[in-house]
Amino acid sequence: MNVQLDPQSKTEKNADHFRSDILNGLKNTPKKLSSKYFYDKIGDHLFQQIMDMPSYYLTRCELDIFKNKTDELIDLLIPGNESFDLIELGAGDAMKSTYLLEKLISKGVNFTYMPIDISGNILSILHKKLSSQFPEIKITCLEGDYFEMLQKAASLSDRRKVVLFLGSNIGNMTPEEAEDFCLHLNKNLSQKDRVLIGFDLKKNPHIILNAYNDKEGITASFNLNLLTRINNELGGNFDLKQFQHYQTYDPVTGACRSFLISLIRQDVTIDNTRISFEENELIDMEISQKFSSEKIRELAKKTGFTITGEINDSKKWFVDTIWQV
Ligand code: AVI
Repeated sequence: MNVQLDPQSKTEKNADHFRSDILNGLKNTPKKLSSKYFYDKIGDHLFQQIMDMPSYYLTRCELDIFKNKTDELIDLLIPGNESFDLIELGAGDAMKSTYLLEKLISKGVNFTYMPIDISGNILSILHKKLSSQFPEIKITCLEGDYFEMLQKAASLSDRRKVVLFLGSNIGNMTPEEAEDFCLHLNKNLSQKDRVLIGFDLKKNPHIILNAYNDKEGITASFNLNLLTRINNELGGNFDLKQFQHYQTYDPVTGACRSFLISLIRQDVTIDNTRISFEENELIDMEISQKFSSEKIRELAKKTGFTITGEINDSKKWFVDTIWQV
């Protein structure tokens, strides 16, 4: 009998990456954890609470664009009647893009919606929701890494691509990472394709700091939850009471950063690995970069893109920009 061994499952591979990224990050000076790991079930829920906070303006600003300037978006993204694939990187619950989908469907435009997300759970919820809301929608969910899935999308069809990267998710990359990301995106696209990238703009520094430094402590819990995740999934023993959230915003560079401070000198073990913290030692947790129009244009130019359109919310706090190779 021919017995086939199962290849390592996606879940196991993800768990391996999680473990090695966390352990490597904690060996760094300064110690560093990646905010991409904030989003387990509890993290998803806390982010939902963040988006509901009056001080966290980002989601409402971009929603304003998608709700009230949908026709402008369509004119910039979809000139002509050619069919296309609408690919959304990190689609999540697709709250904003649903307004675009609704308008496209009502106009009888021929497209397939392809949400990409690392969470299979979120994608199956989204598939269910959209299929019942828009029974006529063509939808192909792609679970995994952005660029692997972009290539998969290209292998499934050779239609024009319209790629959405919303929510200032690009701000969670360092400037160097954002540049690499855009270069990579450029290599995966052709001239007929379009990309929409959402950027949070520089503004009164108090408004920005308040969005990430809420008195209710939701953003603090969002950060601390990664320590809980390490305890639960990697056998860690972080004592959450001994770490404190600290938020900074530098209006010159536009870097809004979050840290956890070790309140005492302490040793933490993760499985069999011991990690020592000095009193007041920091863990670098997340960057939420804010942009000027010049920096956005510079990023596009450096990575081989031309910006062919931009739409602001009514307060001009956020901008959705359209990029072309
Ligand atoms: C998902 N991302 C764009 C959010 C941001 O604003 O950087 C994540 C976040 N972190 C703290 N609050 C929200």
